[in-house]
Amino acid sequence: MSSLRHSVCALDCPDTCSLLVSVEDGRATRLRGNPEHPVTRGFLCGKVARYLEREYSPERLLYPQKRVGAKGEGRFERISWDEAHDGIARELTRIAAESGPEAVLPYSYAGTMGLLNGEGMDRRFFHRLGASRLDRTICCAAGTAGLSQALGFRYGTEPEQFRHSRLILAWGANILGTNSHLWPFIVEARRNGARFYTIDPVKNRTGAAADKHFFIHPGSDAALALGIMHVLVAEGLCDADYVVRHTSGFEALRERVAEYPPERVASLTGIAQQEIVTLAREYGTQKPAVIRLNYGVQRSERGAMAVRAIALLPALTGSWSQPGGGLLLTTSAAFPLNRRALERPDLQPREARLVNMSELGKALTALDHPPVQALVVYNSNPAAIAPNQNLVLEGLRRPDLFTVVLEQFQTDTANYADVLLPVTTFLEHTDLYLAYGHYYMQLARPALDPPGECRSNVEIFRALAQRMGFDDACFRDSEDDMIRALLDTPHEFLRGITLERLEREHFVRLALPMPFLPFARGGFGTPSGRCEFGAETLDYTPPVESRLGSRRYPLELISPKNDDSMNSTFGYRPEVDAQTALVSLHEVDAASRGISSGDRVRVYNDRGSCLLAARIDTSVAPGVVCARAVRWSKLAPDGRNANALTSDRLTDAGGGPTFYSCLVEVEKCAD
Ligand SMILES: Nc1nc2c(c(=O)[nH]1)N[C@H]1C(S)=C(S)[C@@H](COP(=O)(O)OP(=O)(O)OC[C@H]3O[C@@H](n4cnc5c(=O)[nH]c(N)nc54)[C@H](O)[C@@H]3O)O[C@H]1N2
Ligand SMILES: Nc1nc2c(c(=O)[nH]1)N[C@H]1C(S)=C(S)[C@@H](COP(=O)(O)OP(=O)(O)OC[C@H]3O[C@@H](n4cnc5c(=O)[nH]c(N)nc54)[C@H](O)[C@@H]3O)O[C@H]1N2
Ligand code: SF4
Ligand SMILES: [Mo]
Repeated sequence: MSSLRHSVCALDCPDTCSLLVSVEDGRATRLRGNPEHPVTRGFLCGKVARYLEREYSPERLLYPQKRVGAKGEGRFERISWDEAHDGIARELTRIAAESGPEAVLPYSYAGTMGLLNGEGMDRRFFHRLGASRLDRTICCAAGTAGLSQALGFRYGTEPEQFRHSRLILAWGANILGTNSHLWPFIVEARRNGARFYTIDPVKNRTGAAADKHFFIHPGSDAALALGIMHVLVAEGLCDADYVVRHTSGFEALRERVAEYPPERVASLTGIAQQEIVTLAREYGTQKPAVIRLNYGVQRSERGAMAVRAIALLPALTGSWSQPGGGLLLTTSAAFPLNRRALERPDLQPREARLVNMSELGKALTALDHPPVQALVVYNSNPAAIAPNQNLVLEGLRRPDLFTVVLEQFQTDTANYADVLLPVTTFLEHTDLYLAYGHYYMQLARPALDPPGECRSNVEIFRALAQRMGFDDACFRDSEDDMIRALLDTPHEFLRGITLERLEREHFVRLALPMPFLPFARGGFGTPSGRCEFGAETLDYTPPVESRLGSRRYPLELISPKNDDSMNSTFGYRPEVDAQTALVSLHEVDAASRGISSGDRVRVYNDRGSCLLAARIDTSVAPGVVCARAVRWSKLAPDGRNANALTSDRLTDAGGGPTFYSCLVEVEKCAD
């Protein structure tokens, strides 16, 4: 028996691809991109084209287990689901009774982007328990803050419109690596004469494919945006009509940007003065011009300001009003689903404290009243991905911390579990998906049966609720009940989108005009409805941890996404381990340290160190080193990855992490 089933890629990627799964006798034989989906367009990225290897990997976790070795050692013994559930319920009940329910901390991120398994039954469970709430800042919190300040709404140019652009700026955006389904639209635009530039401290694959690459000092993007504004204003390249009708605060902005002449911006950003002027002129005259801003710029200390300043640019040139103009950081807020009905914050006995996930190390080692006594991890691998890794591991090693991990694979974090539960993949459970890189909502039904005794997050938290004696009706909801609850909203963007329609069509475009030009006639989500320049709070200061800040260590480390993986998700693959075991250096920095390509080097700062292999290449400018994230620490010779170096200092707004504001030194290891 062979059949073709629909699914959706659940990985944390803007593209949220529509998938076709060929199944023969219950076993998947092929995975491909749905040719009908207007953004997927029939292809998948390399890592997911091979997802069936993961699905059927002998390393999949298949049974509930309990720890028998020391924490971190990774030795476990099989137990039954009953034993697992009873043990977890008993411990959580005891801890809640002894220390208060806030001593329980959930820790999750976007291992799956599915709403039911990502923020559904789990949220209901922890709300009802009264557990600490997790502030899910690890990825985009600073960008969210900056974009909201600039636009009010967090959505932008639709990917399909990029084909109409004349100038495309990939600003901290590794499109070929992390957003590959935008690329065909850029190819189309370039075929029609568009120019494509990249602005990034790292010249990655996308930079290599650009017409021009601008090496920018890490964390200096707000200065560049202010410098571009300076030129636009000084040379009369603003769209006066758009500015008058749809913005506020232009006069104050004019004064503010006068403080950022190209000469000064050149010294802040490392981009030559004339290059800044030319870039600004092109941006002001090539119409339409569009900016693909991605989250790279906001993983620095002034990340929110950077995003805000960049996101103001299209309002100055009026490019929002043209198809193929504007800016895209995310589309996620265009899906105004009924989250309250899904997550049920009203179940909380009282509003519980909020714990910032970017400060997990501190939360596990220093938080009090009450200290964290139980940690429940799902959809995430904090032992590898969280900053200030040594502090995180110190916390995870605490003998008195009860840790539950729901996982598909035995990750770094799984090694610290007291109870380790095997979960389904997105091919094996029902879920509903929004996207952050396009405007289609999608439904996935299980295409495959779960192997072994794997269960979905929804099933696990539903069963745990029962064990805990939570008798609220919502804990008996089916997946379909939860989807209907989410779709139950009067918002016009969701008009006509029902479970039945999603079932039939698999992907459904939001009820938006075609083309969707979100701010063509203003309509910003700000108090005034205008794009508010807010010049009084718009400025640039270099990160403390940067070449213009403290100089305790001489090199700026960027640990950006690896093209062939998804954060730490594919870290068990040997080729991914090899890719994430490298650190790129400029030849000048290598020479002064006596380092050659292939040398084993120790990268270090006050927070820790990690061992990597040096690669001398042209992807970085002097002063910057780059190590792709996120390696499985346990596969490294010293049990550490680049997050042993990154800081848990938070961004200027939003409480985000500052992975890319990180000073280090590199030395050659003695053989
Ligand atoms: N292949 C692959 N795809 C992924 C992921 C993955 O791990 N691998 N991860 C997914 C996730 S979780 C996310 S959030 C998205 C993120 O997608 P992106 O935001 O595109 O990814 P990053 O690698 O974090 O950052 C993009 C670029 O920003 C650059 N950058 C770093 N600091 C600065 C700076 O100060 N200024 C400027 N201008 N650029 C800077 C980096 O060098 C990098 O090339 O990708 C998703 N897609
Ligand atoms: N140095 C450095 N560190 C970084 C970054 C960086 O660029 N540099 N990027 C940061 C960013 S942007 C992000 S978003 C985070 C991402 O960090 P995480 O959120 O930890 O993401 P992943 O590493 O992909 O791990 C997700 C885990 O979820 C599991 N999983 C998948 N589906 C399910 C499911 O249905 N149920 C359960 N229970 N588990 C499931 C997968 O097996 C995988 O191990 O990393 C951050 N860390
Ligand atoms: S990771 Fe992104 S590009 Fe790759 S299949 Fe999934 S959604 Fe598509
Ligand atoms: Mo992310």
